Amino acid sequence: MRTYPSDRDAAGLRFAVVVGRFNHPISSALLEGCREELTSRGASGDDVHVAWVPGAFEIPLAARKLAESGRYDAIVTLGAVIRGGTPHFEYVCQGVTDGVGAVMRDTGVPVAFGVLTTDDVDSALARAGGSEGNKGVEAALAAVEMARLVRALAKPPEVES
Ligand code: INI
Repeated sequence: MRTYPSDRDAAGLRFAVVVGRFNHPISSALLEGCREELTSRGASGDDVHVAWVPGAFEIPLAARKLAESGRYDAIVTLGAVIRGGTPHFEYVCQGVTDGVGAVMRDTGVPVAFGVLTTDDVDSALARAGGSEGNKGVEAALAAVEMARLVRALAKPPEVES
């Protein structure tokens, strides 16, 4: 049996990060975790481009434009949608999850999902560098791994497993 390599080296890869400004302290913490993860894995700061959008609902459009540009190996999406006791929460969550998935399917460019959808602010803070880790770090790692895998899938695997 042969297995496609799993590689988490970001050196030489180009990334775009789309961040929702809504709930700014939380999205900033996600962005910082993402930036640290990408650069600690070898990405150049010049190859990590950040686009801020008003809120999570706008993330898919910016992600699509960036993916279609052909300039990036992967896109990372970051944001925080926090339930406010109205159905608006459900619509925003649905819009961003469906939209980001469609961008990845339609363009073939990996799009990592680092948008928090939580019941309250404390749960979001816990996942933005608090007790539950940082979803921005996880999304960055997924972007690196998928960017490498998509490159590797272009030819048959050589590694025996
Ligand atoms: N956008 C978010 O990113 N998080 C939220 O919690 C949120 N809430 O609660 O409403 C939110 N709404 C704004 C939305 O994403 C759009 O920016 C807005 O509707 C304009 O299109």
